[in-house]
Amino acid sequence: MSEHQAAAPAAADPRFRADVLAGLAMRPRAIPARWFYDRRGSELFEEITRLPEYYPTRTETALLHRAVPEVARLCGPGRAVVEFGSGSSAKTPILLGGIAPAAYVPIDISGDFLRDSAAELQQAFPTLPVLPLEADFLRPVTLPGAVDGQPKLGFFPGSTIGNMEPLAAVDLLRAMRGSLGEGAQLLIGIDRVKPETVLVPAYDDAQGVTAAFNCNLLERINRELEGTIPVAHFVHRAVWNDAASRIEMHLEARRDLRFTVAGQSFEIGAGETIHTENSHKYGERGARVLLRAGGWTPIGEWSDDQGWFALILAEA
Ligand code: AVI
Repeated sequence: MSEHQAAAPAAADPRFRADVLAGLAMRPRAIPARWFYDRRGSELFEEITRLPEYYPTRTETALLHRAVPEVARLCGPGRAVVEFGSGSSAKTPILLGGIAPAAYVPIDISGDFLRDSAAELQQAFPTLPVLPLEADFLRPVTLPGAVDGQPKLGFFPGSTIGNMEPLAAVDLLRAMRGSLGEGAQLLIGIDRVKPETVLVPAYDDAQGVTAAFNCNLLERINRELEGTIPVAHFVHRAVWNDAASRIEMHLEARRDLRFTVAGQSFEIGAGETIHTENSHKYGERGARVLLRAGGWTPIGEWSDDQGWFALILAEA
């Protein structure tokens, strides 16, 4: 490419276009959080996980180190570990190294991340069959034939379940149960309710990384959907909604604004917001009820000394 030629914009996913146009037209305005994770958004999320204020990742990682011998005892050897998400984190090797699995199946909708992280895992565990599956795990999936007959251990760390409304979370847990089959177990990370003084900074850090992560959604819209959103006129907001037991992230317009996306015009008034994410937090009992509603019976539970995060092992 000559240096005068602009790079072609990435081909927009039609589902992204549809979600953004519908989300900007509805009231209150809301865009699903799944669209945060383009390459830049995924990099920013990795940065978030290392922030001093963002306690979930380091708390869950420490918990996993502590829990894995007992998880190994409760689930026995020879299970196929099925991870919902690409497994790019440091947590997967802790589990795989501790439980003598028969195979590892990471499932992710993004083929690129999936292949990269599967290749990394394969290097770390050269004799373990690693069978990446490109699929939307929000729906029941058909696992690779090579793991037929092996009992499954689902792995869903990071409290990603918290990004779903409780009803959708129950549907997902049921879909996982369907995908994993008879005799399956599930190891899931769930973030707990805690003081607002801890929760809000975790989603509104001093360095502004979470703000950049939130604003990247608008930049992605501009990049991929020919948007003219004046990103600098939006501010990141993280608020605790006690009634719904969740942190909400919003992008608030600082003044009256007009812009276009994919040829359509939109207006937003000063102080109005676009709701971009929910991160639900569960109490001890609430987490167990959620799992039971999703068809899973808890058989083991680990939490840190402050009770900030829980790892739960459940069986179908
Ligand atoms: C991926 N998910 C569990 C994160 C969370 O904590 O809800 C996403 C996130 N949003 C802002 N910070 C982190």
